[in-house]
Amino acid sequence: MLRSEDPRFLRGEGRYLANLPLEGALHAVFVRSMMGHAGLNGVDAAAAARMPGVEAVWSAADVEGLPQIPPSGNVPELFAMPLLASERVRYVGEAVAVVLARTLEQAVDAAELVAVDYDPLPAVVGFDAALADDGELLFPAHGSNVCDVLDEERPESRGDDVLADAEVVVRGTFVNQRLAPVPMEPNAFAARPEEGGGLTVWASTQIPFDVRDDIAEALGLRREQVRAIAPDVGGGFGAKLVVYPEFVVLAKAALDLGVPVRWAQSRSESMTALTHGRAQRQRVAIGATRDGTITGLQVHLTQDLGAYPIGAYLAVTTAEMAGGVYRIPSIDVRGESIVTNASPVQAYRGAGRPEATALIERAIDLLAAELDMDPVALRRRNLIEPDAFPYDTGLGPVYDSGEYARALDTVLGLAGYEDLRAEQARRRSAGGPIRLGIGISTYVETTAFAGKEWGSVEVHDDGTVTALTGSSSHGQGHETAFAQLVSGALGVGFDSVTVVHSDTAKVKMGNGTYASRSLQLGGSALWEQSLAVIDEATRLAAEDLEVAIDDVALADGVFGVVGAPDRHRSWSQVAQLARAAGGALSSEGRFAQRESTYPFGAHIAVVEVDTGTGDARLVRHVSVDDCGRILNPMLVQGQVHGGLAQGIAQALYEEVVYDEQGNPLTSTLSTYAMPSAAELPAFENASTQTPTPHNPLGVKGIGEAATIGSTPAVQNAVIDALSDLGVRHLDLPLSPERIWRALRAAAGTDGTGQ
Ligand code: SMO
Repeated sequence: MLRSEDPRFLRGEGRYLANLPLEGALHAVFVRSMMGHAGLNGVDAAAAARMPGVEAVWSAADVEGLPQIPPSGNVPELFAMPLLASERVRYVGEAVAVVLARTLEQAVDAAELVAVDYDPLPAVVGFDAALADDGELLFPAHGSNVCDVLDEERPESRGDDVLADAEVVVRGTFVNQRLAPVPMEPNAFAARPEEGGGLTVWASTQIPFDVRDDIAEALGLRREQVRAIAPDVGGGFGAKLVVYPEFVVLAKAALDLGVPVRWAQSRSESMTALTHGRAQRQRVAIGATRDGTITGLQVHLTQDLGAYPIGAYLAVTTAEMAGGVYRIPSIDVRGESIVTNASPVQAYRGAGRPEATALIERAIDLLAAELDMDPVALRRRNLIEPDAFPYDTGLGPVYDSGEYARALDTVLGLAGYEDLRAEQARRRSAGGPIRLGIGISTYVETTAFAGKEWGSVEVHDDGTVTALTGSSSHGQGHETAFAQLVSGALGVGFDSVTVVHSDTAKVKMGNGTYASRSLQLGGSALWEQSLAVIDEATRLAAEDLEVAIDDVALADGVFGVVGAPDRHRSWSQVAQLARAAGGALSSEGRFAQRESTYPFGAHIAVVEVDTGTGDARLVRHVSVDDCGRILNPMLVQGQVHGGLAQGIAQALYEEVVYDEQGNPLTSTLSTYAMPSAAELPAFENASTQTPTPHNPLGVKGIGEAATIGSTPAVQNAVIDALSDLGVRHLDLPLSPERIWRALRAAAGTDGTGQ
């Protein structure tokens, strides 16, 4: 089934927020901090306010009394993120003021004249600076830049002696670098005051219901007074899971000024004002017996949350998934989350699970090198067996179902692993400059978590169907997937089902889209409601046909009397019967999944590394990803391709870099090295299908899986290419400079040519 969304996207007919016609709207431009860390003495808006077309200039005083964005988890309230900075700025890009003018150009010009009086402070950049004993503090009242700890009460911490049974212990420190999500559509928002004191708001968001609820609460409105709409959303990747300060400020401005306002972020603005991802340091020790049986894993995580800790769950998720696909008797994960003078860190495609997979998969390869074992053989020896499910990790997660060795065998076969190793050996003995590297990653991830989603199915008098879902597309293909699911259940044509989402006036409730949850939760809800509608329709048809319910069956989209093929009722007729009886033929409800599902897979990356220049080129990437039962193979493959692109980008190209003053050095796409299709090979993908017992469809998530599986495969491949030259570990991204320096260091020269 092809994606029904694509014709409009491919023809430039997408309805993104910046395309929204909004009569008389003022254009907003935010004035943002140009200092990484500074006291804020004052904001002088007088000159800006006198500029042509300017209707208002707001700073912190204008939003005083509105609630701030709260920190997450157990982080103390004093870490809250202000709507507009007052007293102190904590990262470059933090909103300080907003200019509202009749045209965008007028707003841009006026914003340049807003004078912000800063008192520069030393910036806290990076893990060591944040943890230094006498270092600068972002929140002096807290007395430390540590805002949260993985404490010893948590199940993922089980004592110090996890390495006691090991004959071999291997240690490493890995940095999972800070990334920018870079959705094709940057952040955007609009608000229009409505008669009676309410608001309609449009947001480029993954969570329209949270946008509605948070804005209503902040402005003292009832939920019904705020209608939130997410139109076509051009990617989110986790960065659009925040009800941003800008949304609340602009909703308030529309309400107070009594006119619509609109805002669309520029690309370079979005590189610092959208949340970032990853930014984790991992100290890892893995222990094993000499035959390669893993006995214990010890991890200390430091999660950099940037200036405002709204992502404190990230370290917890990494801790819970640290054991990967392996049977590890003893695991101890500790750590802390810290604040630094950088953009806040939050979910980014995988949100804690890529970091977990990276740490365990790198540790496995270090162990294999130490034991002089093939990394495939070491993995195979320690994989959790198929008969061990449900598998209690002891860290919280209970893996639902898995066939890890089957995924590994499948990918080895597709890649031609033995031939690749032979080719690698040939090149090594030939001694040429282009080395071959083969990297393996076997992964498990967690999707949906315990969660709920709402759905409704209604059959109209003409036999067409409307499916409402609380799930919210930001590019995944919900309109296709859910129409396919409902049309298949009801036996009606794909084209007769209309899917409605992301409008709080049309959809009763919803949770939105994150954690690869849409099909398993939103789809299961629509599946259950479809079955409920079939039950009701069968009852109505039986009554009308004057036969027992058990004598009526739905086949080929028609309710027929069993054994009497000429006696039947169509969906249209049954819908009219329901209407005549005083109601609609519809059903609605929420599906609740008690536990996470755990997709898994195995990836093999093949790289060529030029030892003369340090350039690493991915020549093949082979993946086997298992997301349970597959509804639409093309949608799955699309998610895998996008996921691979982002995971490979982390391995080879992307990194957000700050200088010592907290200035971002990578806030444009000429300095942040996001790859295009031209840098990537054609992907080789296959699937295995291991259903989950946790939902009626047997489906797991696929949106994040390939990102999670791919990064360590590519990292391991590059290191594998250089292992015989004395390179044991390299951090990400594997830039030519980093590789070249490592080769120089391994050869006993320091990289400066000395
Ligand atoms: S970045 Mo994901 O929604 O766990």
